[in-house]
Amino acid sequence: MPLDKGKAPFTLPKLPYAEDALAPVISAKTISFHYGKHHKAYVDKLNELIEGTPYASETLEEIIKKSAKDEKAKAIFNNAAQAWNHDFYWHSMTAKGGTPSGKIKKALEDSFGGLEEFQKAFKAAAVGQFGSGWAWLVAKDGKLAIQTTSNADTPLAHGGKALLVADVWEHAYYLDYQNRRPDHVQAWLEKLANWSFAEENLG
Ligand code: MN3
Repeated sequence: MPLDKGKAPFTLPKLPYAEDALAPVISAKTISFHYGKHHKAYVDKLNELIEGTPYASETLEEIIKKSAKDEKAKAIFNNAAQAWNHDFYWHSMTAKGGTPSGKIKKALEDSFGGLEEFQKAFKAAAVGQFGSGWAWLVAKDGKLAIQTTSNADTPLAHGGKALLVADVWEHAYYLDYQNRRPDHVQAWLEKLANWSFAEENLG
């Protein structure tokens, strides 16, 4: 996992590519706001919220799992989960994405019937997620499955194993696609989905 394993204060993890690497599906302008403003704000806010609390000595993943069960830590959960989700999201994309091979290709065939069937189901789930949220590919009981979460929620909080994620908050695509979430998700699947990252996570 490329994600931050350290403890507070957390720093904004480096993007795994240049800001213009995913254009034209995701423009440099979108990445610049999404990474440089939105993602950074979640990290900064998290540091501010946990300062002087027991959460300050935990790793990001521990904070997410514990604050998910703590009614009084909703803001901590939201910012910690968004910090993690975004780092996972950047790695879920690559300029040369879209085509799975090897073990993950086989897993997609076993669980969905093939890449095309998977893409159809993933797109329907991502488009059907009402309001802000995330569309995930997860591993569950030896199979792959599609799952959506609302707002900051993340499979990590519920013992799930994430393989790949698409951000379907409007800030992820609005500058490039406006209200056309289906077109954005289609292009994301065909051009950006980082199947080697998904395979790494499958283990
Ligand atoms: Mn986002």
